Amino acid sequence: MTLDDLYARLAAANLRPLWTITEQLLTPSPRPKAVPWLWPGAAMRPLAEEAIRLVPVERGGERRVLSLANPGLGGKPYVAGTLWGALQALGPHESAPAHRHSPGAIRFVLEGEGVWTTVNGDACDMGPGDLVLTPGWAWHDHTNAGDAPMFWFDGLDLPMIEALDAVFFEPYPELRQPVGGPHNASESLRNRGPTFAEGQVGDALDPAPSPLLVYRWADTDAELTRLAAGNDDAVTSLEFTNPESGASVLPTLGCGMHRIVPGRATLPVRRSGNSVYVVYRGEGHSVMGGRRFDWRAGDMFAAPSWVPVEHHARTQADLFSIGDAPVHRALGIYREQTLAEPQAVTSTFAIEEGTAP
Ligand code: GTQ
Ligand code: FE2
Repeated sequence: MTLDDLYARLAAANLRPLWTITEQLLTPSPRPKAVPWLWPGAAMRPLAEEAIRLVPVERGGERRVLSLANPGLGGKPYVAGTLWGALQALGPHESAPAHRHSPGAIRFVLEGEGVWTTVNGDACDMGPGDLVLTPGWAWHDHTNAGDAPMFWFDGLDLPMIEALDAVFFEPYPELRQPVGGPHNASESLRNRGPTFAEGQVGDALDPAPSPLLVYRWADTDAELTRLAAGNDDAVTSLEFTNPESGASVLPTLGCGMHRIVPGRATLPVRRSGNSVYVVYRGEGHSVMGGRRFDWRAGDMFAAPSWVPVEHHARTQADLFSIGDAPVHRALGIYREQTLAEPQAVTSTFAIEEGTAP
């Protein structure tokens, strides 16, 4: 048998010789297929409004959601390899039907009022800047009882759960689940323990999601103000925590908020694991992998694993973030590195790239 014969016979036997693919498998550091990318709010918002006009929210389609599709992922509707990110729109007096799924979700509200998400019978009122959890396998439906549309960011661990071949989905037998009692019952759990950690959650891990389902913007804002008063740093970061365990809000997803001082910039940091940022307030830019991405309120951007990320604020800026760090910590594979110097900017992301049809 010649070497060529061996390769042909291996292929025919569904065997692959590792020595020919080692370097593409065991890379010195992560090589995510997803690329750093930005979705301008100014591009998404009119399309979401048209979708409200043209597309009803019904059983089957379930949600009026525009998913952020990272151009590095070959058409998959995922913002990064492990994360789903999307803009959800709910028109006045609409409801999105009740269902549950094994992937867990978080909502970060951008705009609107008079909306609640019911999670296992607890109606959670939603206002701008609020974070609402719908943990895996919790029944959930969304209701807009107001006269204005509402827009929020959805973050899910769907690609992770899909990679684990563990996606389960079930529609609720009725369009809406009954609301058990007064709204926001889970908020009584807020005093069980701290609801924020400065920076990021340390070692705490919890296979259960936070029983507190809503984190109010007023509390987040007050905590950022308190923490920022105690340092001279360019950025003050917090992570939302499960008040019972001190862990990230979901076993698979961590959520944070970052307040950047006007005119200041963070040093580049790279982390194992993917992140998505939602600009809640302010204007500035981030440099990711040497590329500059200008942003303003309503924009969303993807920071794939191990790409250096630094943030520059023009005005005071509040960035919401979601990432898969809890999974990395649980598996003992989390890494983080702060670089000593700002990145050299070699290109600038053109807004048209985010708006081209
Ligand atoms: O609101 O229940 O963005 O089930 C993707 C899947 C939102 C939701 C998404 C979902 C939802
Ligand atoms: Fe859902």
